[in-house]
Amino acid sequence: MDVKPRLNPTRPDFWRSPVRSRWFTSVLGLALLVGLPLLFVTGLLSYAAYNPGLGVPNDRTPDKGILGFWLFPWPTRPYWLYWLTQSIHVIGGLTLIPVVLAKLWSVISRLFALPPARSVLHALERGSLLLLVGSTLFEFVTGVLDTQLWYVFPGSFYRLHFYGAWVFLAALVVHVATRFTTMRRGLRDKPDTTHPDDDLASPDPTPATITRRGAVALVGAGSLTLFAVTVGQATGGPLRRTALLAPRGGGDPGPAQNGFQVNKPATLRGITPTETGEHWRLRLTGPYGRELSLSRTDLLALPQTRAHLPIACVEGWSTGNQEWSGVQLAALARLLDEDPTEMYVESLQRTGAFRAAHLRTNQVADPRSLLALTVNGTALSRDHGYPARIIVPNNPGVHQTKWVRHLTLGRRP
Ligand SMILES: Nc1nc2c(c(=O)[nH]1)N[C@H]1C(S)=C(S)[C@@H](COP(=O)(O)O)O[C@H]1N2
Ligand SMILES: [Mo]
Repeated sequence: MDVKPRLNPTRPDFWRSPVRSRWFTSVLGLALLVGLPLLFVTGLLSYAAYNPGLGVPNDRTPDKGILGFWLFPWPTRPYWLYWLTQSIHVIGGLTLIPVVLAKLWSVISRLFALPPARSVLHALERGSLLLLVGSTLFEFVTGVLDTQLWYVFPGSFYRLHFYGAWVFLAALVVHVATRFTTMRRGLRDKPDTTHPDDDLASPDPTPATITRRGAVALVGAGSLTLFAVTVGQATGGPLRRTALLAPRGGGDPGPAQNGFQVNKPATLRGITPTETGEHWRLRLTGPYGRELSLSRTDLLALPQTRAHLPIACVEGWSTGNQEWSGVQLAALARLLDEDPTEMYVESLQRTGAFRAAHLRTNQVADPRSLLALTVNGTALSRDHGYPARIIVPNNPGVHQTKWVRHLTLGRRP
């Protein structure tokens, strides 16, 4: 059967945009060569911030094996480190979307090129490209779904995104090793003349409606726009209103002292007014079965400490600094005659992912680590964790447990 040449995508002359060229692909490739490793590294840092070494429930990928070789104890200072790395990860990721799409578009003819493989080496190289494209799309799609709060994953987001990242890294290393010199050659090409050995350029281009530089500028403008309408979710404060595309940006999160973003309100988590009411008690358990039961009044009678700290969520948004006050976690340990040690925190919440977490010794020992009772000079609202919540500097939001019911010194019993 005779296929009309122009309708056959395996033929180079099917692809006719005059924008495609080695220069165009190389410029986008260079941007991704800087940007994607930054996303990978900040992703690993975000993962370390969970202190998975403390075991379940902190460890979200218990079967990671040697892929956890890089883990290290997550520090409590600077208090804004997690805020910074996670903002770079999420907002940087959103900003790179137009570049990734343009880069894939610029090399799409390669996907259809025949024969599928000229040699074993060529077959391996094409296979690694499929892994690279597949894992890149996978990481971007799962990341965007998670930060937009569409939890539609078959299994844990953390696992999928974590393993996907390692597949991506392996494929990226192969890709850079095989294409780096081509990219450098491409960057030296003149943007608007097509080099004779440029096999990304169309052999039969349509007349240009935009220059290649113009096309790069268009992609850059798309990236800047995405950055501009999402960065406000990370800064918090008045800029938050400019974060039109962020689920925790935009509108007003509520009035007065408790007027900053809420993740998972009390009713959504099944917290009832009865259990947070006057009969609420904090259970504090130490070694050898020692135990204390403290009412909110008892806790307010202990020395109160203030700390200006943000909540920084894995989804890339932050509340900005708030003024929390409450009892130091270290002071609670000392009530049981113990030095600061690891602590297992449990919420009133009965189901759902983040109702419990381990804190590391350095977190419990930090003088700014609190069982917070008030924020900005007033009692916590129910949605912000009344009667008491955890606030630890440089701790990912998911471990700033709300509606605390039980603190156990040491690991999960
Ligand atoms: N018990 C409990 N605590 C929780 C959560 C939760 O779902 N349940 N969400 C966590 C997450 S993901 C974040 S980002 C912070 C948000 O705190 P905020 O709602 O006061 O801003 O609370 C954390 N504490
Ligand atoms: Mo979060």
